[in-house]
Amino acid sequence: MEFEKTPGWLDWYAGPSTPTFRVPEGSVDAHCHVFGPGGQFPFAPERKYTPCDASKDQLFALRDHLGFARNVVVQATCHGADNRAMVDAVRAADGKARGIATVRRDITDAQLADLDEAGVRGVRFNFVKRLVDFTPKDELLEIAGRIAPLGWHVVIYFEAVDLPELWDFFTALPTTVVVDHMGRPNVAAPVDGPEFTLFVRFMSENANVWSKVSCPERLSLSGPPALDGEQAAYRDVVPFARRIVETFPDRVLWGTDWPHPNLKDHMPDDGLLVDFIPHVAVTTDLQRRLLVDNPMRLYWPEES
Ligand code: 0GY
Repeated sequence: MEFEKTPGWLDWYAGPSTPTFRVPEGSVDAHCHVFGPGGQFPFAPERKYTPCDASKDQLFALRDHLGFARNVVVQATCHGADNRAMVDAVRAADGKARGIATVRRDITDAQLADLDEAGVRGVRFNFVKRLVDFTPKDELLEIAGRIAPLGWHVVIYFEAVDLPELWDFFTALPTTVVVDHMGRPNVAAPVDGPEFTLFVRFMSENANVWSKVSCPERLSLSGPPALDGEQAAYRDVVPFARRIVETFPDRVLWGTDWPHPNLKDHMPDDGLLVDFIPHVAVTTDLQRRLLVDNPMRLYWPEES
């Protein structure tokens, strides 16, 4: 099937630079997606955007170029609850990828078992209104109760302003809970301001909550670096990500977010995103925990 991209859609960056920062051996890109290809895996009728294609082979080429060993492929909302493209990528990675699925309450136990066998280790609950229609919380709690015995976890995606309202629901989840992109803070606000303090408290009071310190390109107002390269890329995000890495060194993950859905102003060079890492994880010990130890413990516990 042919799909027409959403007007103004930015395609992923071809020919990313080689990062200056060399990630430790065995590093995991713990947040990335595949899109279709639409001709093989059609986008979902209920989607809020129609992306360019971004295939598993292109994802694996990026993984190798950046120096990563493994991926966690997160179901993108443009595929709804049809997990075939994500599962196809995870299976093709031959043990070097895990998946995060989107499921509805009508999924059968046999279908859950199939996903588990393919390498899926969690489900994503998305509360970002521009991306998905509302799902009742009782349905989500029911799903969480069904995936918990598989040892899976729940990935949550929400905007910082919505955390107070969602707090009780999140703290009722019976699994490990992984927050996408630090709960999308407003980085124009102070890192010690009430909004981000609430997020830090959310992680402090709930030892089952982890965070991805990903997507500076989505959160930044300062943008990519000047060409002289003097400043860290996306430097206004650094204090936020660094705070989370240093306060919760054993509960943080990092991912490229390739192929970067819905960016409006610029498409990041994934090599520069990797060069962001040592600004937020400033010691080799923190880098190893962020990129290797933590994702291995969560996604490949049998190997770590
Ligand atoms: C991200 C962020 C976004 C989109 C999705 O599944 C998705 O469509 O996650 C976004 O638009 O903020 O993590 O990829």
